[in-house]
Amino acid sequence: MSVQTATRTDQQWMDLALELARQGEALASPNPLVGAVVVRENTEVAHAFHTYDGIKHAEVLALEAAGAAARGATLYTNLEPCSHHGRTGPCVEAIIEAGIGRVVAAMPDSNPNVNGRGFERLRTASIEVVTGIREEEARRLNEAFACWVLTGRPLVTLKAGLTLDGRIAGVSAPTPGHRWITSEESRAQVQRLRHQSDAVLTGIGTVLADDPYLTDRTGEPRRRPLLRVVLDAGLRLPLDSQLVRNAQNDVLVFCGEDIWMGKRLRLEQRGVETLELKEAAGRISLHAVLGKLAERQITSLLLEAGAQVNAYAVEMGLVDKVWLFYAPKFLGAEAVPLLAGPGAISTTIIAAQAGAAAHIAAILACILLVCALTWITLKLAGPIGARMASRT
Ligand code: AOF
Ligand code: ZN
Repeated sequence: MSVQTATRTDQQWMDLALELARQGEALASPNPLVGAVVVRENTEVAHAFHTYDGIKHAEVLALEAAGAAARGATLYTNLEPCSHHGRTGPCVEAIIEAGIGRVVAAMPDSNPNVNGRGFERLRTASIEVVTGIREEEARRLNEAFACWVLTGRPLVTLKAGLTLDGRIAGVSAPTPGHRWITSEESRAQVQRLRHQSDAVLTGIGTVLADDPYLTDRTGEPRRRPLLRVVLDAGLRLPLDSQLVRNAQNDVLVFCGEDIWMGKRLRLEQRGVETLELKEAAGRISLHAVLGKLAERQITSLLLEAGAQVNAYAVEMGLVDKVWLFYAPKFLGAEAVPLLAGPGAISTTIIAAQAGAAAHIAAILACILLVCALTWITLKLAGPIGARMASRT
């Protein structure tokens, strides 16, 4: 990907670094996505991106590829070069040694072991440091890493396919061939979301109703299989469910204490891991689940659950992002809503909990977005046969 164009701005070079970083998708976690470009006289000399199994950081790989041409060059990277000793030595020392004259970085590293120290070290070595270029894009790219490293839990994204009357499933079980609410395009986008996630989580109600696979079917490489997680206090997971039949040490079930050992053993024999957690009011603590997942270096979690688990996660303030896929259909008031059960809360309460104008603005923005998407979908999609999914 050698770039020989006449003049590129810092922003354009940073776009290239971001594009490179994205190539590490599903390959860099639990490390951040990082791309680096070495540029001399506005011409690319070398580039690289980080993958966890490749161990070396993006800057070091790019500097190695640049060799002597790095002297006096500018290094573009979407993340502050590290200053600490982890699995590798500090990138800042490699940058200084290579004779880089200028470093352009989009954002500081959220890792408390680095956070600002990398920039400081470079400036001490008289290297010009420019930050904040394409910062918003860079922060969005590594939001899961930042959440994980700063809060000790994965970034949680709630995903749901809805009808225009806000229903995620019909009253009765779906008829064959009418399983889906949303379009093929929306489902392809969900596959992308799964590919970008370290784990996907659902409740036993959804498993019993839909018998989902919850796999990443993009066909793109990933260094660890997508971890499929089920909340199942009573360990009701059927041995003939798709999750169990296709388990390859990538299914983790959180159950309550005092579960019959025989069932646990049978699941374990089929490559399904079971982990008991204390229950409160018949529910497994989502906080505890997220903590356990974070310990396993799960930085991002896609919540693909039913109304009860959705409501519980929202009520606990554990949902960071929401993807709602609206289909031009209606299911009626009797059908299953997005949030329901003991944990169901109204939008008003969410706004009150947030207690900040920014959150209210975000909700209003969501409503506007939904209206816009609905309008676009209705305009583009035309009549589409209703396909229903049944979830509890
Ligand atoms: C960079 N460039 O390409 C990456 C960075 O154990 P290690 O040595 O791999 O260090 C991991 C930490 O380094 C990670 O938590 C983050 O702070 C930073 N990642 N830094 O300069 C890179 N991947
Ligand atoms: Zn580094």
